[in-house]
Amino acid sequence: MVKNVDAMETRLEVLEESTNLSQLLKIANQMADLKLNSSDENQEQNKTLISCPSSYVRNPYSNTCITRVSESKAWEDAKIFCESRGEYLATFETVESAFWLVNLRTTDPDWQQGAEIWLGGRKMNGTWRWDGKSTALADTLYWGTGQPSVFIEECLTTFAGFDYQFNDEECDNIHHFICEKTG
Ligand SMILES: [Ca+2]
Repeated sequence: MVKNVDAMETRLEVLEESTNLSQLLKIANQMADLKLNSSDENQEQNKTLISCPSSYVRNPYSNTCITRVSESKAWEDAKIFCESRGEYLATFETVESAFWLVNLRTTDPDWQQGAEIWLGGRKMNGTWRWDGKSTALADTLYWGTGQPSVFIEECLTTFAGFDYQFNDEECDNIHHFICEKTG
């Protein structure tokens, strides 16, 4: 498995020189799967890459399934909607995972629908955290230019206006949203 990862990394370095973005992303996602497998190979749990229903996409960085819900709701109502299905508003807890989402939105026409889409991030007591988790947002790299902007904007979106990177948005505004599930 380690040799496979090395070979993939070499291939990725070659592809980075090319302009074939979709091919590059495909290889990067395959690498994420290999790393996920190799890091878990001595563990009994989490060995299997989950398969997602057809209306979902698997995030290879978290091994979870996400789906875009084309109903416009305020952030809190979107959270309730996801939880009513046994899911949760989607989280992207590493920089790699966040950029995977940005790339998905950038390259997949279906995921470009909904200019601004809620994610499961919210500012609580002055700190941005992923909802239901103790994890603070990992990094500032995936914020759109000049974001986060205003103190009254305390819920997180991916916004076409910022090249699908993250935006802080007023929680009462209504947008499509992304639900996530682990199996
Ligand atoms: Ca903002």
